[in-house]
Amino acid sequence: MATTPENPLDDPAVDPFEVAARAAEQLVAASGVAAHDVALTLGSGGGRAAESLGETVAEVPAAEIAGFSASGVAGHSGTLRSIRMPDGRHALVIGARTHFYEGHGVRRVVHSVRTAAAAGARTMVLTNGAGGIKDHWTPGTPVLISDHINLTAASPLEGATFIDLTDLYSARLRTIATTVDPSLDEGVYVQFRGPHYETPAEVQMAKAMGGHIVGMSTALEAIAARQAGLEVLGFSLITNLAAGISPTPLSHAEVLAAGKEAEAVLGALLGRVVSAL
Ligand code: 8IG
Repeated sequence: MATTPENPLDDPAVDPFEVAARAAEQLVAASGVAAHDVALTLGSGGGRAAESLGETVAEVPAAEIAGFSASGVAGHSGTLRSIRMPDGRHALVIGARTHFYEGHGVRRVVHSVRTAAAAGARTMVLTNGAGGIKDHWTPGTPVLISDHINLTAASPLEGATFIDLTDLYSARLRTIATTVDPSLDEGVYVQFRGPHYETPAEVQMAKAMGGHIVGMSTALEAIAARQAGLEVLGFSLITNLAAGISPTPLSHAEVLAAGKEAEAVLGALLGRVVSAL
């Protein structure tokens, strides 16, 4: 059996916030940036956002930072980048998302968010590639996440930790985003466990529940962000219509291709929105 490198987050006796604090110290050492202001986790289609934000001060392979693991999904880049924005603020761009379906536990899924908070960030921008339930959303449409439905049956909170999730996806930040781009639509994101895509019946269930976007990330990260006191802004890049909404079956290759094609558009949008935050 192949051995996996040790990750301190896999030891239940280890405090995940201490690992995040250590990761943040390593980021300071690698980048020379004492504190970051805003952090972004980029999913499919978000790959080119970093270059529109400003000048890259440092780029570190995620695997060199405590608690991170090399990305398991083709098309996800696996680095942490420190970016100096034109106004002097610093953005931490996390291109190394661990998905819940990888089976390494929720601590690893939310570690990047906790690291961002420990690195000083006050705002967390979460982006993902996702399936759309509203049939007028063509592939390549970026939409704001207004709320979520967490269907993973998991939580990043451990023990009797009760956290209010009203306004989790900050109305204040969504207003700023729609000021930058008035054409932005919004919807409720439904996080499924994956890694299979939904059946058409499951998409209809998500729709009946009030969902508009289906995906496999973000909700657990957003909860951890709120726990850490971060204000959250969420974007989904609709790369495909959800199963059964579109007449054609889904393929991961097509989803990645749609994400690639829309990268420049989403990157430019994120650059403008983050500058306005
Ligand atoms: I990209 O249609 C992308 N990610 N669950 N369903 C789910 N995740 C996705 C989809 C989708 N498209």
